[in-house]
Amino acid sequence: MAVETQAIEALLKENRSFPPPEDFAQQANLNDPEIYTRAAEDPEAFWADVARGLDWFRPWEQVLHWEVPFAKWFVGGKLNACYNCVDRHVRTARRNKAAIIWEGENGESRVLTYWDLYREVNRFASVLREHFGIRKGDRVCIYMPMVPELPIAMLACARIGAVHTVVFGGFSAESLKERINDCQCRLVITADGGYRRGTVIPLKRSVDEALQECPSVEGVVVVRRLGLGLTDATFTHMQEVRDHWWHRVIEDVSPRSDCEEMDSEDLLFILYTSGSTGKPKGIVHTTGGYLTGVYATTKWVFDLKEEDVFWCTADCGWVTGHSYLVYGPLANGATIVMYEGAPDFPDRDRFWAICEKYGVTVFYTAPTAIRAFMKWGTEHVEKHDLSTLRLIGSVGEPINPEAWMWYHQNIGGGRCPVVDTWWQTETGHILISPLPGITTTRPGSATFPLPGIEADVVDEAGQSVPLGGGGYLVLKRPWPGMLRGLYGDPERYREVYWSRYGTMYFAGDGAKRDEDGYFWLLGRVDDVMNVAGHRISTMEVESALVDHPAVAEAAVIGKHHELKGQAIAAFVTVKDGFKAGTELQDELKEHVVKKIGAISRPDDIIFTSELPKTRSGKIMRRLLRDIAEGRALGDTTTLADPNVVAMLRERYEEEGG
Ligand code: 7RM
Repeated sequence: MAVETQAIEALLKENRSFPPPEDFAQQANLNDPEIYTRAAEDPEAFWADVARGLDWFRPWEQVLHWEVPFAKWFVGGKLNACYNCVDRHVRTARRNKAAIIWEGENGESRVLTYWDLYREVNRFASVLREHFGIRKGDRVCIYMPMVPELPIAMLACARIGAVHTVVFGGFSAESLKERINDCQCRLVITADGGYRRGTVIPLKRSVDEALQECPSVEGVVVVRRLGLGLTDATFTHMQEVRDHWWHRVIEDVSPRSDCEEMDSEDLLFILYTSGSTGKPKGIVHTTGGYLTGVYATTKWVFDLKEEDVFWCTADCGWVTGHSYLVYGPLANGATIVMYEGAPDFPDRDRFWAICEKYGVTVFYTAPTAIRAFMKWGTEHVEKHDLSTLRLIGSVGEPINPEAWMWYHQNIGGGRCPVVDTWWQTETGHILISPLPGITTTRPGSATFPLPGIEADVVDEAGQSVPLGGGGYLVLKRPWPGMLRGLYGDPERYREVYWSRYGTMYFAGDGAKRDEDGYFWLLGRVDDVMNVAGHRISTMEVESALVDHPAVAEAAVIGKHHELKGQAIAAFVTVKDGFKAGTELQDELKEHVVKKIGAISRPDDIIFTSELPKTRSGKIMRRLLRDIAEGRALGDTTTLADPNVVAMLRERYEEEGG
């Protein structure tokens, strides 16, 4: 490991850049750099051309209607996302092609051809319509493990025009409840449980707990994943009238269910993500623009071809799962791999065993995973034949050059282009990324905005920063897959993304450009942490902490972490009569898990008698970050009581870090 790292550092010092391999470029879907200028000259005509790759029931009358900050794409056009992902393929030779290759954590495998998918989606769409009376525009919550019924449920919703909101199975009952109530779901689709590292996650129990306070929910569909070997811990209680087993309800409905004709701007889904306040935001995506964006970027960035086997390791509960596990690849008629479990179960070679088993050709994962593989060592990789891989990608957080090089050499065998893709839940699809047949990559840089995308780096005043400098990342022109708003809150939408620069979209990320115009993403500039590629709001964790009876005040920061990118550190003041100690530390960590979910468990809880505040009463997070990361303190002149910091630092060294 030490030797490997040294070799990588030596390579990095050479300032290496990686042009597309010649044979790769020759066969790439895109290999003419002219595409950038063509797109920039007439972006609307460019996107209209792209959208023609989808099947429309009725063509649009106007490509873009833009009234800052509200965009409408392909105005007047009619289509259906499920039709584009499923129906149109069963009319071709793809009918018998594998759509989903699924692998369970215990080693089971299921393959669904496009025809299988068509049948299953039709039946489940009938369940939604006939059994539950779900109609176009109704919201449906999906809270499931990574089993094929999850994309089937998403596509069935899309088929009938219901708006799905997928909630990651790692979220707590409380988080689930909050999301269901925010968008008033009529139905919840779940499973008795899921497997993770060999243990059972009892999802249905969380649903039962959540539904005690969700008056809008009329029914629950439950996939039987755990089977019948039930113990007390896994027993699934089915509430009469409300709850129904998936395998039962699909039996007595019609085998066919027509696609609803959707307007281009009809809602496709809502996906909740963390912002800088305590309350998650419901990001709204519509049909025509979103599907155009994911369809095109899947084809370009992953160079997807008919014979590819594409594995995106994200969970469907995140936007990456929506766009690059479900809608993007399936709209292209591709074969996808879907894996249920953990990368280290039963062993640390599980991902590479899967790549070998199914002959994966294109692989897409997160830097946090790559850093874990790096730490585990190459012996797990070397056990397997990865020669089918031809392209590898990264998403979710900035990838450090060391991890990029390791990925390139050890997973990509030095021959596969690496695509570092920048985008957000809000952007719907990839916006900044190499085009593997065109772009010369640099380790750690997401390179350039895709054709048709205009990004810039600006200062506080919104002035473009010259090449070589850093600032805030903005988007200067609407793009097809952009969010259409925050569910039920147009004011907050304006405020969060548009209040700073008026006509430019504020992404919340810092970025710099080098002398050649390459974009280097620097992480969030707001109160959002990125823990193992997951977006977590500091305020949300703070709210969870102060909800505990022992806590008076809490300040949360993301501190640098070698594997996770950031880890959560919480500074807490305790109410009189409670004892600050390891017992309370553990209790508070558990409390956060219960309130939000395991992804938000703080690494450190540091007790203090006071928090460092400015004279106007604002908590100085920068100082806390310095303390948690053991750095020399920056400017403390605005601090109300400098003694607090000295005391905190001592505390931290004793208990925290
Ligand atoms: C796709 C996704 C979005 C935030 C975003 C960034 C960070 C994502 C990259 C990245 C540097 C990347 N959606 N981010 N990709 N930072 N390089 N390639 O992750 O909504 O969950 O998060 O993630 O900070 O704003 S997300």
